[in-house]
Amino acid sequence: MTVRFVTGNEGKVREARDYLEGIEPVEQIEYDYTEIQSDSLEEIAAHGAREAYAELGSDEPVLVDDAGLFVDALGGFPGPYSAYVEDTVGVERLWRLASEEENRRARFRTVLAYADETGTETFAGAVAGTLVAPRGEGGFGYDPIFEYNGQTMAEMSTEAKNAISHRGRALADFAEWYAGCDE
Ligand code: ITT
Ligand code: NA
Repeated sequence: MTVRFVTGNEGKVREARDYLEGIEPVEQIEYDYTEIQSDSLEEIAAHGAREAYAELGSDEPVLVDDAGLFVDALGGFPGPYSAYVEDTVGVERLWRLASEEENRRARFRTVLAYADETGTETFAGAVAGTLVAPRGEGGFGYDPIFEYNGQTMAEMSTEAKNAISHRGRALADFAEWYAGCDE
């Protein structure tokens, strides 16, 4: 069955397709589900997936991905507001803000929410890294300023990023659970 990935973000779709290749086809659907105001990515994603599944019609399952960058020295900012901060302040200026701190540790978190006729399941993934001046042309969003093991995520191939990223980890849990549903 095709999984309908409800997102406007093509980078997320590229990563999900790369990971789920040979497991399940992924179709991108642009539908503006309600992003509830919450500190919990789980709640935001699960609510979005339930709403999208109910509103879009058809039996095909939906997937929603709610992600954020959490900077340790900034008390977890921008966290659930990462998309808004990227659009307003921008990645370069967030880096400048973080560069004034001695502690440059940050983590990416994502929650994938899957909904079908039987209900909703969430899968979380996180990765810790270090913020650096922007480098690299790949990836998307905050990838150029997020370094893991000497490389920014924008310097990695999709496959290499998936092997270590928050989204790759959530996709791994999802794929394992999904395979178990067939047995
Ligand atoms: P949706 O349509 O799926 O909501 P979005 O880009 O608005 O797409 P989010 O609401 O989850 O996604 O916002 C997450 C923010 O974090 C946004 O600014 C993304 O660019 C960024 N982000 C998410 N995953 C990322 C990743 O793997 N690498 C770099 N930045 C990422
Ligand atoms: Na969004």
